[in-house]
Amino acid sequence: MATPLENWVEEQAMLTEPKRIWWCDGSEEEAHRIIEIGMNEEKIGNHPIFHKLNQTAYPFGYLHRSHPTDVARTEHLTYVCHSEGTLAGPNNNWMDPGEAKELLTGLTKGCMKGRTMYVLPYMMGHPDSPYAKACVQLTDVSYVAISMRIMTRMGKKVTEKIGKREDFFKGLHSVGEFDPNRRFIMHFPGEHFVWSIGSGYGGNALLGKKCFSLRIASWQGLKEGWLAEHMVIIGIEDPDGNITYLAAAMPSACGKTNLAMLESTLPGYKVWTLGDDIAWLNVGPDGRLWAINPEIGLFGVAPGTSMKTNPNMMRTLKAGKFFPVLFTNAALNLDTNEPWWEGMEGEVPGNLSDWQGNPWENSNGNKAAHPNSRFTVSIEHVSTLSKEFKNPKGVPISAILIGGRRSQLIPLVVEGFNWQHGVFIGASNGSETTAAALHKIGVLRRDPMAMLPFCGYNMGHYFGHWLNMGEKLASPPRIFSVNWFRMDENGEFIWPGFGENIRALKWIVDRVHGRVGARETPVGLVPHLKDLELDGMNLSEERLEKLFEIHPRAWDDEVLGIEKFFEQFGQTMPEMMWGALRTLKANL
Ligand code: GTP
Ligand code: SPV
Ligand code: MN
Repeated sequence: MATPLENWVEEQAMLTEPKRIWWCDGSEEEAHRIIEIGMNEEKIGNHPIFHKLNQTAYPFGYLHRSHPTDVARTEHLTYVCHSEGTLAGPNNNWMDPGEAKELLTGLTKGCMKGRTMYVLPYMMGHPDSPYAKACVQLTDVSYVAISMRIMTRMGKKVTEKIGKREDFFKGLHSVGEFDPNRRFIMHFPGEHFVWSIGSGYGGNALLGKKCFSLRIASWQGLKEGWLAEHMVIIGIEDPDGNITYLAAAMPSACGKTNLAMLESTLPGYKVWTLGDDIAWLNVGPDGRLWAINPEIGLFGVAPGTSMKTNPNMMRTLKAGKFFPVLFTNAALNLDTNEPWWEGMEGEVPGNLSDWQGNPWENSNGNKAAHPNSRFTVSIEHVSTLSKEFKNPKGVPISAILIGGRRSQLIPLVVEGFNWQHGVFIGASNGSETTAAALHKIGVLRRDPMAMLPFCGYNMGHYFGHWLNMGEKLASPPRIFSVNWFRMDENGEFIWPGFGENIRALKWIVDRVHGRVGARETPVGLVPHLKDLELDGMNLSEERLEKLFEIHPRAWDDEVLGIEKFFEQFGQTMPEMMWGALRTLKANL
């Protein structure tokens, strides 16, 4: 008798009408075969799905060029279809589930004609972890099949694990015609189901990532008492060999991957990588907050990545072995057949094709690589991978960092007075927008806990859930705000960032272990400048002070912005958040 999984796949095939169904086993050999198909049979416009790169410089490396209108997440086409709109909240687009299904059925009918339907069974989380979830995604493009193999624990074992169960997470994906007018990313939290059509890009198409591990999982976390967060997980080893684990939330393209791969400029300190984008946080039996990374790959922003900013990543990209390394919408050096992007060290190559495959002319600020061009690479290839990565229990978190891009106002590092105040800092987080989603770039928007586009339910309830989590923790982590992006009057970053961020992290670790004091300000606790380890850094006293400047009058606008943002949530906004805002106002 057919299993529920087989029945479900069969039903989707009746709807989408693929020419064949391919059950993926997740093997390396299979990845090679699928890549061959992507090079020889599947196309987007005139381009094959994969272009084989110089295999000496980039073993197992391939370039992918997406459809030109399909280069980032599309938040305005992303919906969370709860039974009631109020459950989705002002932070989500909402459609009635019945209506959404009718619409998508129309768009999906026969959409895989002439194509292969890849069946991808995958696990989010270590299979032995009590927190792991079994999932299945269907897709009709080799790029997504290969990306999912790099990003998730994909393979036959998951099919066996699902067996006759019905409670696996379902994702139906088709690139359709890549038509932005026929593109939707629809979530059905009540049914553990995501239905995505019309895009092959990142978070729109790799359904295990933002769709499942954040939007659907955050809703599950609300009901079951845990958190699904847009966070890095790292361990910081101090000169005594003690490792302190941190989680850090930052909006898209605001530095998570770089933080996860940080190479310390402080002697004796070392950062261990556990995750660069998503953390599932549970209260452990010991009353501490434990984190696992449900993914096993990194989908990172290429521009700005260089031997100077992120040498660890540059090496990782050249270490492809069991898993392919994909470059999406990077430029191509036609002389060497290597990928290239803005911000890579060395001279700009003379013979480049741009991200769409056209000859590149270096004029009018024309970028060769797309600003949201990315690489997809296995975390197994990262030389700083923590030995705890494979521990199904995860790691205990001592501090949570919340950051964003703020060219003004927000100090380099600030500690919340307590868990509740930390939640307020997170809830009022803002950031200047980037190319990771299609919208105007560089505009300040509120992005609480970096989850605005990813929280699968009303954020008023989300803040309440965070406050409740604090109650359940015997020793809640300390919460800090960080900002690597403050600028001077010439528009230059004051703080050098990247490897030097270890100096802010060291202060955070010192706070966690009670080694240093702090200075109280209206916005939180900031370092005594003498406690910052700045040796070997070229930063004048004046610029250092600028990084921590708090102008009460400049904060007035911020307070107004937060107030306006909070108001949208009406009755669902916990009173404690309003209380914290009133206290901030009074203290300023
Ligand atoms: P998503 O994958 O979209 O979630 O992004 P992310 O948060 O992982 O951001 P990532 O680390 O990829 O960095 C995005 C951009 O910010 C890149 O161009 C980096 O070079 C740049 N960046 C990262 N860290 C720093 C920093 O400390 N200082 C400065 N100035 N730029 C940084
Ligand atoms: C982000 O935008 O936060 C990303 C890239 O990590 S995507 O997978 O497209 O969501
Ligand atoms: Mn992200």
